[in-house]
Amino acid sequence: MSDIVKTLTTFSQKFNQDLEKCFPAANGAENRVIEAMKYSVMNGGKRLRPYLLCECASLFGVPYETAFPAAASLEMLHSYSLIHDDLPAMDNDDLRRGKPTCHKQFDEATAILAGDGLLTYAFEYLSNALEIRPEIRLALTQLLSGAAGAFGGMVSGQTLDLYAVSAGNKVEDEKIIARLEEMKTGRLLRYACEAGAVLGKAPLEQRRILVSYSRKIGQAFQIADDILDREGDQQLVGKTLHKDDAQNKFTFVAYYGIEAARHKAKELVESAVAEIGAFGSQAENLQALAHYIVERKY
Ligand code: GRG
Repeated sequence: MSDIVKTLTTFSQKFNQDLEKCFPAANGAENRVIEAMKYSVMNGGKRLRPYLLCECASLFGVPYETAFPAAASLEMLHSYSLIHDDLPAMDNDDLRRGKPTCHKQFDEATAILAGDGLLTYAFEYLSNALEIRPEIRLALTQLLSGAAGAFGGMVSGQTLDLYAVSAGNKVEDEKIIARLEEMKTGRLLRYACEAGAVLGKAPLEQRRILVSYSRKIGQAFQIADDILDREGDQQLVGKTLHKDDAQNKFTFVAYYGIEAARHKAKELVESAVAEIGAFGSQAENLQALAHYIVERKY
């Protein structure tokens, strides 16, 4: 196991224990939706976004305990997006993180409600986090809602993913793919890094470096995801593969082929690693994470 995988595993173990405690027990029939929320959040994600957030915050001396509510709310929101993405009306998938998707385990209505519950609880949890100063909580809420929403955020990206059509020429199509991926995948990864800077009241230049790093690893992450869809081991990836081609998805891999995509991902990682090097030895984990993002098997 590489050092970064060990670090990520240790982080996830602690993070998972803390995350589980965020969900109070409920009584009565409404407990069903809370069970579905917990089922989807606690079912073995890599926890990349919370790790990135806590690691970026630690560059500015912010302890894990202070960063945790921001990291937890981000993972809740990410899990909502996966539940809704898997629904029959969207990607229609039976498998997520190696287990039945939420609507398969429960039912479609419960899965829609579980997604809604996680999205709203993410903001409830963050806004109540007394570990974070009120003005920083507000700044994080503004950033997270923008990253997740319909005005250039994840919801816009998902809409493009479902409805974008080819412009009929390479240059325009490349722009569509870049916008789609930046919004659908990139904005939450960018939020993870930027939230670290906001928590740490980072100077503008350092925040700019983190945003630029996040955009590069975000693109590389998406390319790696598309390559896994083509070439991955379904057992390891934990979701149904070969769907991008079957659904004629607008992806960099579909457009340029796997070798060009691999080359582009490598270039992006090298550039991200060099850029984050501005933080010196403190950035070693973030550099290793950039490599892990494209080398991962799931
Ligand atoms: C429904 C509004 C809405 C948005 C859905 C998340 C998403 C947008 C689509 C999922 C489709 C997809 C494969 C996107 C690629 C990037 C991505 C979000 C992969 C899953 O993230 P990981 O690999 O997952 O970090 P884990 O399970 O490890 O948390």
